[in-house]
Amino acid sequence: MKIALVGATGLVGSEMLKVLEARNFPFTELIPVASEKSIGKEIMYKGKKYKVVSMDQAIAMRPEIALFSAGGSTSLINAPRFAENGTIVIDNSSAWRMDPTKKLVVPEVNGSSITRDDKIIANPNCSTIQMVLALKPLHDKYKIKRVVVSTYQSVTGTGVKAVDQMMNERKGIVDGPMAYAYPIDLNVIPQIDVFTDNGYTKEEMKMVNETVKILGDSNVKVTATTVRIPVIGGHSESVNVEFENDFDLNEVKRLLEEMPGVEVVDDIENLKYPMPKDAHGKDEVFVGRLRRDESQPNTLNMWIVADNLRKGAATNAVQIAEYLLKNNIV
Ligand code: 11C
Repeated sequence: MKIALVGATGLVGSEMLKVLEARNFPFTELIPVASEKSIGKEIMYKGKKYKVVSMDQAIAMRPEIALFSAGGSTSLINAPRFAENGTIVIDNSSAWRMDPTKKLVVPEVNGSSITRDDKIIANPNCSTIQMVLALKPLHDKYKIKRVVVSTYQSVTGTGVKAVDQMMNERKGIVDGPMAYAYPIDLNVIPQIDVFTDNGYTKEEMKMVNETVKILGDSNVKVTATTVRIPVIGGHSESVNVEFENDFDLNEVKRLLEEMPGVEVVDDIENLKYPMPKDAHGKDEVFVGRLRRDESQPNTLNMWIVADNLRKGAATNAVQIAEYLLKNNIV
């Protein structure tokens, strides 16, 4: 069992190595792939050194699985090249997510949709993953009509350059490289990714379209405002959900507690609620501040936090790989 890690030196790639190690993923050979300038460099895994190779070398080695976290354009070109050579690609970019011939998978939600015919499987956007995990058991029980979500997203979603920008600003360095159009420290930027023709950003439209695809229900309406805040550790989301049927708040809590991958942290008397500081480095999606929206019937407010590099990216991708193994698809 050989596994290639494309984009091995990036933030998500590094997190994938940690997750593969923590979950003791059973492979015999690790093939790290990165851009031209990193070829020949070494990365460490379980105390052993692995040399970064080129895309062509990795394809020729015919790994069973390739985990991609190298950006959309790299994926568009190279995922099919791996797939044609017999490798199943799990892709963390947005390149294939809305392709109707490709599955968009959060294993706890729709893992069972994967078949042997799926050669490129898409990993959803981080802010979508954490939201659908909490929505799924509630949709099954009460049927969602509409979701209104506002996000508070970590700079790690942008990458190393953004973390550096924030840390430089924090140290008073004002002429360092900028990942954003504006300072991020001591600021909030109501723009994630570029704007689309309808006035929403791509990140907002990902939350709309990917949620509908993963839940497999085009009757679910979603509207999103996505915002970057000066935080590392995870994305937070304020989510307002209107259901067709009324709910009992205790039952909502129980359904969320029973959902694999979700942890409820909701004890306001002791000031317990999810925060990115606590989610950092964890694989779970944390849900709290559960309360009825008193302004209209059948409507719930909740607060969802997860480490965007973990369940929002690396963990979800590795869980897809685990699903392939467990079900003898690979
Ligand atoms: C962010 N959600 O926080 C983005 C990063 O489509 O996988 C991930 C982009 C994606 O900036």
